[in-house]
Amino acid sequence: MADIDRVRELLHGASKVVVFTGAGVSAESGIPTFRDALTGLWSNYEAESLATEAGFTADPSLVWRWYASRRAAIRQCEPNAAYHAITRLQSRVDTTVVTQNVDGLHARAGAKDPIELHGNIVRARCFAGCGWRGDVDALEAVDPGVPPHCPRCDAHARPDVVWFGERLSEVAWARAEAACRAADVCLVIGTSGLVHPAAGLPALARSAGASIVVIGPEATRLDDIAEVVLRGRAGEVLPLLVS
Ligand code: BV8
Ligand code: ZN
Repeated sequence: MADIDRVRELLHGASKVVVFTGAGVSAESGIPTFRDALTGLWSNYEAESLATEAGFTADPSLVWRWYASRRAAIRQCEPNAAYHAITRLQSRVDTTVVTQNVDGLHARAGAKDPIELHGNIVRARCFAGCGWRGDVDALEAVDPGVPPHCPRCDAHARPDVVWFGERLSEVAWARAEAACRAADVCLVIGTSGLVHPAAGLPALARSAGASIVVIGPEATRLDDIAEVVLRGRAGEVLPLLVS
């Protein structure tokens, strides 16, 4: 049986599915994957230095401008066929979407209640931790290059994403972990499997009995736990799985 038919059969027999996505699902929407995101203007910065509290403290304006440029690029993009197929899957079988992406495209494709493990780039929160959180648009400073201030305590506002060295939201993690423990099938789409603890979720699903399917154009760290690997782009493969 062809691999694609094997995966269709797995999905047909599943009562609970987890779809675990990474930056590769947004590639065909024109959003560079995380490792490519540092192209052009940002090519001489390491993501791991800009996407950190130390990076923001050292130069709030540089980091804020990096996020502002990513938000502007994302605003020009639309969810691609992979996102629409994932949303369709949710209407066929009990499917939890767990994403590492901060671009908000699952929600824009109508996905129900996507778990955004690394936050969302269109939201901001108080850098001093007073608890304020809101849309960046509601905050946008007069000069988009200068990080706006928290409307509650006047400290810097920061992007509401999880930076390297920061812990993930316990609520989001608990929801994602529970979904992986209950899953019959876990589709792992568009992720290199490099970033932890998120990349540990498919192995958790497998240890609880789920069949793991990895979908992407290149080898990933998660291929070795996959029952099936579908080599291809998400925008081509997903519509074949969820016609
Ligand atoms: C934490 C938000 C501690 C910000 C992001 C050494 C070993 C192991 C771990 C570590 C280590 N050193 C440090 C760590 C920990 C670190 C980590 O994992 N680092 C990695 C780089 C080694 N993790 C952390 O710091 C985490 N926090 O550990 O805190 C702690 C613990 C307890 C208490 C206190 C503190 C926080 C990690 C979260 C970082 N934030 N994003 C922002 O976006 O600005 S992660 C960032 O990378 C994005 O969210 C992105 O989604 C994510 C993961 O990358 P991928 O999604 O996989 O994207 P990538 O480009 O890698 O791959 C794309 C894939 O798509 C490729 O496979 C490609 O082939 C494929 N593809 C391409 N085109 C297509 C496609 N697939 C399908 N279709 C296509 N068309
Ligand atoms: Zn504040």
